Amino acid sequence: MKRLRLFLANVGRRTLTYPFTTPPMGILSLAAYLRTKFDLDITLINQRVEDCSEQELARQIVDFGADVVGFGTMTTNAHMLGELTKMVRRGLPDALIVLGGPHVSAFREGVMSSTVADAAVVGEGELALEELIRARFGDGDFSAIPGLIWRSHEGEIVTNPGCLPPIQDLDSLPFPAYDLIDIRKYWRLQSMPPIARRRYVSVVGSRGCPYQCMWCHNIFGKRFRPHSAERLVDEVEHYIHTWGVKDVEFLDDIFNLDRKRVIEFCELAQRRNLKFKIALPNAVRSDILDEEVVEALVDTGLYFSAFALESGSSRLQQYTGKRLDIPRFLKGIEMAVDRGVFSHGFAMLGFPTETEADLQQTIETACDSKLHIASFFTVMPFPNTRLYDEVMRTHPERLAKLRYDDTNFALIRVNLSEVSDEVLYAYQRKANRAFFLDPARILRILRDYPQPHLLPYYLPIYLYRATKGLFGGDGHC
Ligand code: B12
Ligand code: SF4
Repeated sequence: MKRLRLFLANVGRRTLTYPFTTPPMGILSLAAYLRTKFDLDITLINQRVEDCSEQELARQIVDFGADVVGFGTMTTNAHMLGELTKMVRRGLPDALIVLGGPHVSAFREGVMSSTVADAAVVGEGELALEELIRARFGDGDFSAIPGLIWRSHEGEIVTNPGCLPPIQDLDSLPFPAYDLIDIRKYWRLQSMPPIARRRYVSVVGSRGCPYQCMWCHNIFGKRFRPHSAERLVDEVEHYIHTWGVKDVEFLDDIFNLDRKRVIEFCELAQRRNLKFKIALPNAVRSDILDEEVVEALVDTGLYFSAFALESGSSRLQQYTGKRLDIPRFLKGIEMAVDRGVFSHGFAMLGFPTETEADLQQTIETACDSKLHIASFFTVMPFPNTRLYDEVMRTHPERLAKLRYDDTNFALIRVNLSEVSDEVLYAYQRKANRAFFLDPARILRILRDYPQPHLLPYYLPIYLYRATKGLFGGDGHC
């Protein structure tokens, strides 16, 4: 096969209300894998970082003369794909244009109609994109690639039966292609934790999660597939030596499912005398934490962790399938906070069937916790989740007006619960006030925040949340 020109882009702009930016792990992984299989010239762009327009992105793709163009995106940014694919098609009529990422996993065939893409990949992308490139530059037959969504010559959208098997041994994947981006640009931007200017990389240490939360994506399946502890330490060591990285942010869905692996990872990193900090902005299930795991992580460098409560109502824990053990959740946080880990809680308000009593329990649980900060979101349903199907069954009218464009969870206004909009948003304001206007919590923040010199920047943000509603608010959090 001839040398191919591959252009991969993570589509989506940074916005004022949502500046967060992380390395695009999906396309970094695809690039790393594909270059072990084909002779490739690769350009990889994260639109969030470049903050360029779709016109500019399309121009770069056309100027590059791509043979294959892959767009990865979340649903919140998917509205950009229509124009973008059309502009690329005009400049490169013969290029293979492929869509992937969380949006495709949520909307499936629906992603094709508003774009002129040739194909879309649901779920894990490495094997599917490899097969697709082989087919396109081989016999041209897409019909044998399991699970692929594609456009036939007649313009018909076809979904092949079956699905490709998940990658069994994640360690067989190469390290993500960090050499294709300038990681230093990310150090100047706001990542997931409210801690700025870190020399960090993101690492995805596992794929898949066996829990059954009704709102959750299922991009990587329900089987937990971890990288080995040794591979993770090798990867971290590589980043430390190559880019002088001092901080590693794990983006797994559930980093601590296998406690033995976590402890092995920590022991190995310490034995190799690697000096780095650990942030877990997404990755922890706190009701399965124990003293030994917390101790090992803190000794290795853990200083920031997110803890997802979602709901303080035991009834909703069962209903939603999250099934968090709330007393153990509180204990897990206490273990971390007592060892100085700056802790960020996540809660979701407004589940289907949720009542004022449930909302109140969430507020009380968050307030009872030793969390330093918390975000109280309202529930947002994405297609191809049990949550979405449930609302479609019971209250389809609530989904009719739902728009995802550039939404962030802090600004959405969709109410799936049993209470009125006024009551729901009043509880959201109340949650922020009750949580943040607690002298003990304020003292804990002042004591433990890892970058005290930045408190003047972050404190007003939290204070604003806390006072919202006191002086009249617009219902947004
Ligand atoms: C890091 C992260 C972010 C980062 C940005 C990530 C990015 N790509 O730029 C930040 C912090 C900015 C972010 C923001 C949000 N996020 Co987010 N985020 C994540 C998280 C935790 C990890 C993503 C990741 O790196 N995964 C690991 C990589 C390896 O997987 P991947 O990107 O999915 O890539 C694989 C496949 O999807 C596929 N693939 C990916 N790209 C492509 C491209 C092609 C061409 C092909 C063929 C395949 C392909 O192959 C890859 C490798 O197998 C995921 C949860 C998760 N486990 O994925 C949520 C997740 C992606 N986020 C989600 C959501 C909802 C949001 C927010 C709306 C939430 C909010 N707080 O308001 C905002 C969006 C705001 C906005 N307006 O832009 C949802 C997306 C649902 C959806 N249908 O889009 C997810 C899935 C979590 C969930 N709740 O279900 N997020
Ligand atoms: S624990 Fe997290 S990753 Fe697992 S199903 Fe629930 S929300 Fe999804």
